[in-house]
Amino acid sequence: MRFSFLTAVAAAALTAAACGSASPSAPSPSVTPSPSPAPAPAPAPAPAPAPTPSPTPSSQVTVSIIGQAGPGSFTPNPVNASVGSTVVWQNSDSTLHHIVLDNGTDVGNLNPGATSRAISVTSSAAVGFHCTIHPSMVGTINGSTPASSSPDPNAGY
Ligand SMILES: [Cu+2]
Repeated sequence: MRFSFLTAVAAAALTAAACGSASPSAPSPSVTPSPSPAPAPAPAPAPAPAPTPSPTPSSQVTVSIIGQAGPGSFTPNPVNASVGSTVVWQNSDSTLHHIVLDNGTDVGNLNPGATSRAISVTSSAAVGFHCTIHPSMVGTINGSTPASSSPDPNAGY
């Protein structure tokens, strides 16, 4: 029973196929490619990490506050820093200090262990600084221009 049913189905299929292929009047199916589905958008590759533009390596000088001893309150002192670099004060003492530059720049309060914001050195002129709480605490920043920018007067020999 089962066998005969399958045979009948196969025979019908063969008959249909033969009938279809034998029909000469059927317009030849133009070879229109089935509309290919739009290719799935490739997952955007992870953006290559842009090479971090290394900021001009401006150096930073850390001045330690080590006590209340006049010019010896700071180390190093004087502070030698090139123009374009920055200076920070780190309070290594056990009491609050408040550093102010003689040009009016207020570095701010520094609790024990704290480090100040960075102050940019914008001039090669020396500028003093002191602690507003302990006026005896004084120091100096000696700015300097980078040596590479000064032309060599003996160049050419
Ligand atoms: Cu102080």
